Amino acid sequence: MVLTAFSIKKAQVYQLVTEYKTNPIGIDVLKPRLSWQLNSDERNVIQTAYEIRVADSKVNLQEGKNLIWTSGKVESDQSVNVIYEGPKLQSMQRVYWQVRVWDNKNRASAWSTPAYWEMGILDKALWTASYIAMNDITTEKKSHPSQYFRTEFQTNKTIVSAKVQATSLGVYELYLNGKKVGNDLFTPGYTTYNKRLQYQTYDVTNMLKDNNAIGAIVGDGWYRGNIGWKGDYAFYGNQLALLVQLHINYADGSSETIVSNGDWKVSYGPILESDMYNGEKYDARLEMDGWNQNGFDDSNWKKVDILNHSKDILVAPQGPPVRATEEIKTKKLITTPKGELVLDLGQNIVGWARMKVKGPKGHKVTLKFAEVLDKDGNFYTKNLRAAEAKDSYILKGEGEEIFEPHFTSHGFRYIQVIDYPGNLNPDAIIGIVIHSDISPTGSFTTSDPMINQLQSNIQWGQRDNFLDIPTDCPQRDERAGWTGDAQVFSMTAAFNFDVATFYTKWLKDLALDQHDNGSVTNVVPDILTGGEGVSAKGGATGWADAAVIIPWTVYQSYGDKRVLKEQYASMKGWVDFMAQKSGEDYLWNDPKHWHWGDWLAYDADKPDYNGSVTEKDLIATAYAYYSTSLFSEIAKVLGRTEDIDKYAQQAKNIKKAFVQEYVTPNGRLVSHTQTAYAMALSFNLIPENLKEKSAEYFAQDVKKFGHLTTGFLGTPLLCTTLSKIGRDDLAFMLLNRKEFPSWLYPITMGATTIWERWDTQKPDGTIIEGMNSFNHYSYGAIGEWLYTHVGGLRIDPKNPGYKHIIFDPHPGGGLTAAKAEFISLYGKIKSDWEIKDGEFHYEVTIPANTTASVTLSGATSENIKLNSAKLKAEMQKNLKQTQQGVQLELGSGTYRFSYPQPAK
Ligand code: RAM
Repeated sequence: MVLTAFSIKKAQVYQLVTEYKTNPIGIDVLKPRLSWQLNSDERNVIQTAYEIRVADSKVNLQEGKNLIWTSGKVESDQSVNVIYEGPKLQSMQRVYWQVRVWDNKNRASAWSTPAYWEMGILDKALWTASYIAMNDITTEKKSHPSQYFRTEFQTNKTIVSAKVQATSLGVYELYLNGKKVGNDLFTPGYTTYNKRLQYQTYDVTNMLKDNNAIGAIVGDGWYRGNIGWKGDYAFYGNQLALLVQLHINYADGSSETIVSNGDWKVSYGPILESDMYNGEKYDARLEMDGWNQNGFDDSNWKKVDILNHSKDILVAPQGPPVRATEEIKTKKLITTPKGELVLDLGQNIVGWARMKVKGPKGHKVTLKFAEVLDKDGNFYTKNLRAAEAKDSYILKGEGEEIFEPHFTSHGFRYIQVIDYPGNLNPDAIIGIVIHSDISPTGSFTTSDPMINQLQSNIQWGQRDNFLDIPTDCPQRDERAGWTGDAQVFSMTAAFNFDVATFYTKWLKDLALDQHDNGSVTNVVPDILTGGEGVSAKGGATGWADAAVIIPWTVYQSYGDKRVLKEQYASMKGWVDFMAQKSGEDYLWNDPKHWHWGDWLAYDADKPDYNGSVTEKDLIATAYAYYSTSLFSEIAKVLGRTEDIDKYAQQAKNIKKAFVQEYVTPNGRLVSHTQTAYAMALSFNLIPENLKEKSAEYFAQDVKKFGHLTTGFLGTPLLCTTLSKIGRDDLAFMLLNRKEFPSWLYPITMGATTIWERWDTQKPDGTIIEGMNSFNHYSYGAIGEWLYTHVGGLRIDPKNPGYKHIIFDPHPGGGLTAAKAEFISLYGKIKSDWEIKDGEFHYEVTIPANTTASVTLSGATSENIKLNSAKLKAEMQKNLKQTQQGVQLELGSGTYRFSYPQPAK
């Protein structure tokens, strides 16, 4: 028998993930979704069938015995998010699974290597642990010391497995026998704590001994620390607490659960204060050696109190945990004109500094953190507003000491070192980068180093602001989950990193904090409602629409229908709210309703604004149309027939009203701005017969200014819409511009992240006072256009999740090369072009089990070469000559095309 390549290479199915994770434990998704990838060197590989099997042990699985569930052979090309349809799983049950597939040549793969998942606590009655607390209740706005909890226990039987579940009111670090459990930070994470509290599960089988000690430190965190810019404190509660449950399975079949209860003890320790905004005060003289180990004398520790707090709100985490992902060495040691000793990391990061220090007992070293130096080169912290961003360390004086704070983070590039004993060796202090541990999926590079720096700034902006929730900024007294910022950046974010579960988690809080009338809050978790002023109200156009747009982005990027289903009621609530607000004339123009509008648009705050201010009611009506039509689409995806036509009709009515109210019969918009045109054209609000005229007005406006004038809402649409109307030239002009306002201007000023304002810092180095951040990702939304147009790697909205890929690079702007890569759920996609020796070279990689359309602009069927040879007849069959050039339909594989570079 002749073996084909497919059957020789047995390991054809790989990268098995459950709910987007490799072998997750402690999940509470009742019907987990399973995904896998196909690996093949051949072209045109499609899966035609799959078979999944699930068992309670690896051995049973591999022998195909005592299976819990088998899908049987299912004729389907689905390899992403296939729903487990087996029997209901029990709390803490672990199951193993594997899959085999058939391809379009009817060859079966081998069974994949087994993978597993393990359920968390599904039955709330299994929570036998109690919330334990110290008698320390916040009554005034002041940070309290962090709290240390401990207990001891023995085991004297052989252990098969041990899992610990833990959570806290506040943020916790858990220790077992002196070692930190897991490498997650800021657990249990940030949710809308009064409604949803995450608990973590860790496998601690190998950490147990005969005589054990569990220790935990609990700090204020988002729960009880400073939060928001209005001086709020102890927003979710005024008392911290800990909940721990350790479940041990013994070899003799018995099991035991060690729980937090009234026997535990609690004490203060060396962490005198640890606050997200203000930093940490640590006194090493107060360290309690061995406090988290067995045998420690805790006779002067206090007994804990039992706190009555809901366990019904406990949920397993869905998003990725926060972790330290990188260490950054000091690039420069500076003495500023004021005489400050400052370290420059060369990159604006989020995290903290790790310091090595040696000196006398009782000596205090202080570290302060800043994003920039002012125009004179001095340390600048005004833009942090009330956030102190300061860590201090008091030495115990016992040789080399190492300090890292626990429950704080700073947004910084510069570290001011105050009172360091002896000579400061710059290597003694390094930057620790922390963020939600989202895995990188996208990369984008070009022949232009400045554009590459822009991409780097966008990606850093994302890492820095994905700290369990999508924050607007990571440094000042704000760091809030602003819905508008998250919305405009979501598609770019989904290119750069795997954000499926990150957003899924956050969207749950969005829905829970949503008002009864459907209005969506300005920030999620909502730490504003109940306060005063416009920011407390929510329901703002473009912000609240995150409720519809972000689930749609997740669906588009990962083909995830479940998020649409789970968020359906939330989306509907928001869309209905807008309908109710707009009333019978379908215009959302109530002057009393607050909107942020095209926030921070160019010169928008000037009275003689010069044509950059877009009327808020126009934007509100445009967004109402967009979200309502998306919602009707979503109803279609989910087969909610009762809603499809209803909302399509509502959208149609809004469009009619919009055209009547805001579009002249000549295609001119009443707000004659870039944002208005970009929005109306990209949301499809301009009647067919006026599109050309509107497009012309749009182009004229860009030319008139010679630069962008857009704010938060217009910016993400600007270049994509210019490309859509055939004006890549103008989009590249905007991209390449180096003077204010532009994306590259901050780079000329040394920016390593995206700024909040186009002119956060003026050319002379002056920094705008008040609300001003050097690390806001919103304007980084240009990233979507870089991937999709400059790079040419695009989602096909009709075949989401990259099941069918669109390749359509738009070279221009003097670039001679660009490469976009994306690790999809099917595998790596590549779109890589270069202009060399008068030829356009284009390489694409299409993963197995996907297909693609490739547009080769300016090519003809005669002049294209594939791997330096003329196109074979079989390829010619899949080719269409269009006005733009040649369009090819391709199956999986890597293809390298070349053809003479078309004249402009
Ligand atoms: C500020 C922040 C945030 C923005 C709101 C409207 O607090 O800049 O990014 O969304 O305003």
